[in-house]
Amino acid sequence: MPIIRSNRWSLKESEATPESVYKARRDILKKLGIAVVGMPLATPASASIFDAFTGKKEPEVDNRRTLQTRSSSYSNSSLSLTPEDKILKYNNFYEFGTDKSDPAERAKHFQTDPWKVNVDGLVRNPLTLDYDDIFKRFPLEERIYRLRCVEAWSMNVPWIGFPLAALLRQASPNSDAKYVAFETLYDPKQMPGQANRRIGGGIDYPYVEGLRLDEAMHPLTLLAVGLYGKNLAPQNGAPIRLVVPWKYGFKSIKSIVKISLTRSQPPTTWNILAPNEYGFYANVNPKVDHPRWSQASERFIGEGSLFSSRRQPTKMFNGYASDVAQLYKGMDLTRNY
Ligand SMILES: Nc1nc2c(c(=O)[nH]1)N[C@H]1C(S)=C(S)[C@@H](COP(=O)(O)O)O[C@H]1N2
Ligand SMILES: [Mo]
Repeated sequence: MPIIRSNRWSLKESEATPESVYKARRDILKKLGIAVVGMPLATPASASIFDAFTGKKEPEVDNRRTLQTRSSSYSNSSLSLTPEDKILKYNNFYEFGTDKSDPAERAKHFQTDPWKVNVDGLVRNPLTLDYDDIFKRFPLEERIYRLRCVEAWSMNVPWIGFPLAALLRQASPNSDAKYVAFETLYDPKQMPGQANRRIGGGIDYPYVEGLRLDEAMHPLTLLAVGLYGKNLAPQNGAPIRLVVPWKYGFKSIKSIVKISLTRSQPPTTWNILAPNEYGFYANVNPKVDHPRWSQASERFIGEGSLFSSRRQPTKMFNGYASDVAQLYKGMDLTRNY
């Protein structure tokens, strides 16, 4: 197999690379028999002629930088990607407001460097990651995953990150640890939704989430630090967020500052807010409807206008059943929603 130097792919494209080019490049590489997921994906910074083509007036500053990744066997390269532009502009991040366009607008100047993530609780080796550790301590992989929001829309996202299990192994959970609790940054000065309940959708912040330890250790469970070849934009949960692809999107907590190993099941934000609508498990399940809408199908956000997006059937565990169904053997998934 030819060794391809990363800089072959991170050079020269002085303009941002649209999804079509990104995908065409992957296809060509695949046809050449080159491991596509191993390619550092060049999508250099800056507003571009692409924006000019789409008729946008004010070019946006893009400070995202290219990240290098190694190959991953957990990526699904047959999925058709949601365009980068939509992943960056259609968000849920209530700390910045409840409209889908609020996070991209209001998180523009969100400070993610310096940053600290504390890993503590029932561990033999508590540790702290700083901004550089987040990107350098673990080898980064590209993972193309489905993302299914509980609101019945979905995207396919090329994340970059490392398995949460790799971090937890370094912290070395002790035998009493049964759950992992996560916490988003609390900083009302930077996050208008934390300073104002109306903007923040009535949530008590900080946003908190949790997983059972075996879910957290599952190889599909990712700490994402980037997408589309570059580090995360603030609206997607920079500098580091969780991605649990078989669960509804709200489990995938953004802008994490604390990861704690606990004995008992930790409280989780949406479950606190509406326990009859959002459970602790929140596994994607087309057979268990939300009390106010069906979960049998979803609006896939792909190319074209948001309104023309097509509906597709929702898959059990969001398509990851063969990987994760055994975690829930013997459990009543209707009760444990
Ligand atoms: N801290 C925090 N994390 C969060 C949310 C949030 O409001 N605050 N929204 C969740 C929901 S409902 C979804 S669908 C995903 C959306 O991630 P994306 O905007 O990167 O697509 O983030 C999740 N993580
Ligand atoms: Mo969501």
